[in-house]
Amino acid sequence: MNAQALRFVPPGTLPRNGTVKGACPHDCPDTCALHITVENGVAVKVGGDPDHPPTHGALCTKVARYPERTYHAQRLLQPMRRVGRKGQGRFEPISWDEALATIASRLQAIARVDPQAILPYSYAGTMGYVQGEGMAGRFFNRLGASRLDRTICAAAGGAGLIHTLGAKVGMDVEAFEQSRLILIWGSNSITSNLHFWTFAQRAKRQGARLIAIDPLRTDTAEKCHQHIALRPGSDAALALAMAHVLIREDLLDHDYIAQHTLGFEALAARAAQYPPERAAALCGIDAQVIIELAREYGRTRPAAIRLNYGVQRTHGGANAVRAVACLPALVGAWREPAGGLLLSSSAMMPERADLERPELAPAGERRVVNMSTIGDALTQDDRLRALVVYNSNPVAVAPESEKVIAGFAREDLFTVVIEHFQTDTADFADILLPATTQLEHFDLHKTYGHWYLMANEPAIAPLGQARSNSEIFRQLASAMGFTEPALQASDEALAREAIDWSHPRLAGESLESVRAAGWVRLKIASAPFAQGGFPTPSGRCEFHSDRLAALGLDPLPDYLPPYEAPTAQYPLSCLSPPGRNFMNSTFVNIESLRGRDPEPACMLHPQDAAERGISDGQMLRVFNERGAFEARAQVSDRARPGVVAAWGVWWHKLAPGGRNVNAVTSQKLTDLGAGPTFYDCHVQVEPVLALQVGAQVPDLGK
Ligand SMILES: Nc1nc2c(c(=O)[nH]1)N[C@H]1C(S)=C(S)[C@@H](COP(=O)(O)OP(=O)(O)OC[C@H]3O[C@@H](n4cnc5c(=O)[nH]c(N)nc54)[C@H](O)[C@@H]3O)O[C@H]1N2
Ligand SMILES: Nc1nc2c(c(=O)[nH]1)N[C@H]1C(S)=C(S)[C@@H](COP(=O)(O)OP(=O)(O)OC[C@H]3O[C@@H](n4cnc5c(=O)[nH]c(N)nc54)[C@H](O)[C@@H]3O)O[C@H]1N2
Ligand SMILES: [Mo]
Repeated sequence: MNAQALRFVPPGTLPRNGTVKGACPHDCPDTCALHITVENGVAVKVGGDPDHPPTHGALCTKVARYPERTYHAQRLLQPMRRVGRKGQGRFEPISWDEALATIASRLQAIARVDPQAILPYSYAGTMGYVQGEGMAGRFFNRLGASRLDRTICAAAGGAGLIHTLGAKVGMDVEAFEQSRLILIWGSNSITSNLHFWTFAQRAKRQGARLIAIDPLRTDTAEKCHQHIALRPGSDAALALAMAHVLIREDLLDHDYIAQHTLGFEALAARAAQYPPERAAALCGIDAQVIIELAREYGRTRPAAIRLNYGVQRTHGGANAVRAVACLPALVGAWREPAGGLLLSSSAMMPERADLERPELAPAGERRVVNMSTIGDALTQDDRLRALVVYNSNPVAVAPESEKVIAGFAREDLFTVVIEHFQTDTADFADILLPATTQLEHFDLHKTYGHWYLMANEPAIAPLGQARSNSEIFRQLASAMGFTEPALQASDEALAREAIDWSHPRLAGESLESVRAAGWVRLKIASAPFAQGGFPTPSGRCEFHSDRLAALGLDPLPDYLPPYEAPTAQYPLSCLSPPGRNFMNSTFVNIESLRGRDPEPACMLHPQDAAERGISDGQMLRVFNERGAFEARAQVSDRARPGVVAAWGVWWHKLAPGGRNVNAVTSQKLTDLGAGPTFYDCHVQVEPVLALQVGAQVPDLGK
C-alpha cells in the first residue's frame, strides 16, 4: 500500500473521495494511527496505518467498527431537553440557540451565588488535547467552577510511578521485541493493549520467556510460558519478596544501584521482612515460584516488565506499583533499551502546562471533587448544584452505582450531558447535547503507551446538528458573556498551544509537520535511563522517597492488605477487568460487537460453582451490601478459586436486571492518589431462578 494509491487528502480539507489520516481517540495505550476511507462524503472504512510502527496496519475489532458507531441509528443528532423524570430518558428536541441560552442562564444563576456549585465531569472518552480538556478546561477555569480530580483510572499507579521514577515515564513499547524475559504484570494485553502483544509475540518467537502475573488465566496468560495466579491486591508482597531473593542471592547490579538509586539499604531492610514464604502465604502461591521468578528476573538480560493498571485497583495499588517499579533498578534492567518497565509514558510528551489557562480563574483556592466518589459527592455534598458531563459515562463507570444513581436523580441538580449516544448518564440530563465523533472533528493526541504525537483530521462533516466539544464550550463561553480571546481560540490554536514545540524531543517538528504525516516519533534516547537521570528530585530511582516521608507517609513501598477480606457472607473477590469488545462502557450499544458478547458474563471457578449449585451458562445474581447485578455464569478454572470476574463495564440499562458490576464496587480509595478500588470488592453469588430474573434490583427510574 502506498500513499499515492490511497489518495491522501491534505490536512484541513474534507474529501469527497480519498483517505484521511486520523488517530484513535480512545483511552488505550495503543493510540493507533488510522486511515479513514471516504467515498462520496461517507466514511466507509477505518483501517490501521501500516507505516506507524505501534499500529503496524492492524486495528482492534472495536475501532474497526468506528464507522458503524458513527452512523449508528441511535446517534444523538440534535440538542434535547428533558421532559420526563430524571433518569427516565425522555427528551424533546430543541434548537442549539435555545439549548445554549438555557444552559448559560442556569449556570449564571448558580454561579452568581457560588461558582463552585458547578462541577465538570469528564474523563478520557477522547484523549485529544482539543476535544478533551483544551477548551473545556479554559471555560471551567474562567467560570471558577469546582475542580474535578480525574482519578478514575490511573491515579494510584501514577502516584506510585511519580514517587519512584519521578513521573509517568517508561520503556519504548517497540523495544519489547528485543527483550529476553517479559513479565506481563496485571495486564490482559490481548484485550487492553493488543499492539504491545504483537511486540511480545515477536520477542517470544525469538526465544524470550513470557510470564503473566494475574489472578485470572486470561487469554494473555494462556499464551505465556508461565502464569502466576496470585491473589488480587497481593502484588507488593510478591515484588518485595522478589527483591528479597535478588538481595539474598546477590543478583543485583551494584554499580547501577550505587549511581542511580536512592535508599538501597532502607529497601533491603524492608525486603528482609518479606521472605518468599511470607509473601507466598499472602499471594496464595508457592514460595518456590517466587524464588524462581526472582532468579530468572535477576539472571536474564534484557528483562522487561509490562505493568498495567489492573494492578493498582485495590487498597495498596500505589504501593504495589512502587514495589514493582523498584525491581528494574535493582538489576540494572534500565541499562538496555529492551529492559525496564512500562506502565505509562505520558510524561514523556512535551506538553505545555498552561493549555487550560489557569490564569483565567478567579483568585483563591478552588475545592476539588474526586470523580471516583461522585456518588458520595452528589448525595452528601449539597453545595453541588450543576454538573456538566462530557467524554465520560459516570452513571455506568463510577463505583457504587446505587449512590451514583441516587445523586444523578436529584431533581435540584442541573445536569448537562454532551454525548454521542443516550448513555445511562444521558438519561439523567436536563439538557442533552450531540457531540461529534473522531471522524467529524480535528484533534491532536497525546499518548501513554508509545512515543508518538498523533494528529487527527476530520474525514466527514458533522452528522446532523452535532458539534465538537471545543465548539460547544466556545459557544457556551459567548453565551455566558465571557469575552477573553482564549475562550475563542480555534481548534488549530488549541493544538498549537498544547505542545512545547521548542522541546528537543520535537526538534524540527511543527503542528504542520505532525498534521501532514499524521504522527511523529518523539526523539528520546533508546534506553532513556541507562545513565539514570530519572525525573525525581534526586535524579535517581527513589526506593526511599523523601517526599513521601515529608508528607508523614511511609517512605518505602510496602504491602497493604486489601480493604475487603473474604467473609462468610461475602466470600468471593470480584474483579471487573476490561472486556475485549468494549472500551470501558463505550461500544456496549454497538450490536455487531454485542453479538460477540451478548450479555454480561461472570467467570467463576468450578469449585466455587459446585459449592453453590451453579452450572455453566446459568444466570447468576452477584451481590453484596452495596447492591447486585446479574450475569451469565462462565464456569472455568481460568479463575482462581475464591475469585470471580465480570468482564467489561456494561450500560446498566442494557444489562439484565438493569445493573452492571459497579452496583457492587465500593467508593473506598487507594493508598496514594485517591484512586478507585474497583478490584477490592467482595461478593456472594447465587443462581437466579427463571422467575426471579430482573426482579432483584430497582430500575433506573423508568
Ligand atoms: N478492549 C479493551 N481495551 C481497553 C479497555 C477496555 O475497556 N477494553 N480499557 C482501557 C483502559 S481505560 C485502561 S486503563 C487500560 C488498562 O486497563 P487494565 O485495567 O490494566 O486492564 P487489563 O490490561 O485488562 O488488566 C487488568 C488485568 O489485571 C488483572 N488483575 C486484577 N486485579 C489484579 C491484581 O490485584 N494483581 C494483578 N497482578 N492483576 C490483577 C485482571 O485479572 C486483568 O486480567 O486498558 C485500555 N484498553
Ligand atoms: N467496575 C469497573 N469500573 C470501571 C473500570 C473497571 O475496570 N471496572 N475501569 C475504569 C477505568 S480504567 C476508566 S478509564 C473509566 C472510564 O470511564 P469513562 O471515561 O466514562 O469511559 P467510557 O465508559 O468509555 O465513556 C466515555 C464516553 O465519552 C463519550 N465520548 C467519546 N468521545 C467524545 C467526544 O468527543 N465528545 C463527547 N462529548 N463525548 C465523547 C463516549 O460516547 C462515551 O459514552 O471506567 C472505570 N470504571
Ligand atoms: Mo482507564
